[in-house]
Amino acid sequence: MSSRVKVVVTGAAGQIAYSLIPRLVDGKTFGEKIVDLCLVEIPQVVSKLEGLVMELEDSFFPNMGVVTYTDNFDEASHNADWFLLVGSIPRGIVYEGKKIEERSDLLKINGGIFVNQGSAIGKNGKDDAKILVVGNPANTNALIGKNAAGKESQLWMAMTMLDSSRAKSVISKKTGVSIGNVKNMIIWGNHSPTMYPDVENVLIDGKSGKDAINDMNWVEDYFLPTVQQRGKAVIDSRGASSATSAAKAALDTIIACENPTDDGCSFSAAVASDGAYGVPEGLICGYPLITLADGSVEIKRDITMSEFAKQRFQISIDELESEREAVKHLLK
Ligand code: NAX
Repeated sequence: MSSRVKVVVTGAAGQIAYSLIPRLVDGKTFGEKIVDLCLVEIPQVVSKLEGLVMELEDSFFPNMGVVTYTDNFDEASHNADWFLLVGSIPRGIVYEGKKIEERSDLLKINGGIFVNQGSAIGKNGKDDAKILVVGNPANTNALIGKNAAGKESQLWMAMTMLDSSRAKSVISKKTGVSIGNVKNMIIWGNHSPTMYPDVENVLIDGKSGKDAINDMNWVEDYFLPTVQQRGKAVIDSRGASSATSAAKAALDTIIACENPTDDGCSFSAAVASDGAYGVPEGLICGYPLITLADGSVEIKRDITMSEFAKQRFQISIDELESEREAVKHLLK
């Protein structure tokens, strides 16, 4: 295994990136590997990255390798192992005179970015590159990027780890079990309010959520809406979207992909469906995943879902299909 890893981060001057980037080189996320960073921003903002690079240099990170920054994604993408696609226009900001609230507006504005970035990744990234899309709408941005890349050996993911961590936190508070003992929280579907956090298959101190919780009123009236609307609640309070928790979730996703998954465990991210669990092929859908000893990442296929879970999951699948329909002109 290589002792160096090259990581490209877009949206590098944004608020998630400010929490994320230092922790990519802190010797924890990639272990002992030397981490080369290539930070990407839009031309209007790219000069700010000089200051971030100064801070990184001043922070004493023994595992930090070469750090560069650019507004040219194509140039950045050469031989990269990991792409963290954080850069996009977030919900709630005013763009060209209009407040961006609707998913459909986000799809339109951000879709174009991912065609260009996807084709550069397909052309220049490592054959086994892993790509984590954080920028919203994450699943459909990943769909557009993967399609433009056209390289099956690369792994495209959309981030649902934050939803999974939020769901674990709610369960930990309800049951009094420490969050470290709440495991295998699967997020089915889209990273959007239609997601289905699987309260039945989660493991709480080794017991399935189905047995440990057994309170469907709480699930329907509190758990699901709290997890599904948590991003909005943070925006309403902070006046900005989740940043430090999103950065932690991105790091947790990398760690989960870089290390073999323990037996019986899984982690959450959205990947392209091959028809697993009845999801139409190609949709980038939230699944339980496992990393094998050879570093490949696969969908875990032995999860049983109740009728209630299937119904909830279907709502999110339908939304993913309608998003795919809305961007079909961007898919080749
Ligand atoms: P910020 O607005 O602070 O930063 C975004 C940065 O991306 C800006 O500096 C902007 O100049 C840059 N950017 C835009 N287009 C770019 C491009 N084509 N190439 C390179 N850089 C580009 O947003 P931040 O709070 O950091 O959030 C980033 C994205 O994460 C948003 O789309 C947000 O909605 C999304 N989120 C996703 C989450 C998830 O769980 N998947 C949770 C948190 C967050 O809401």
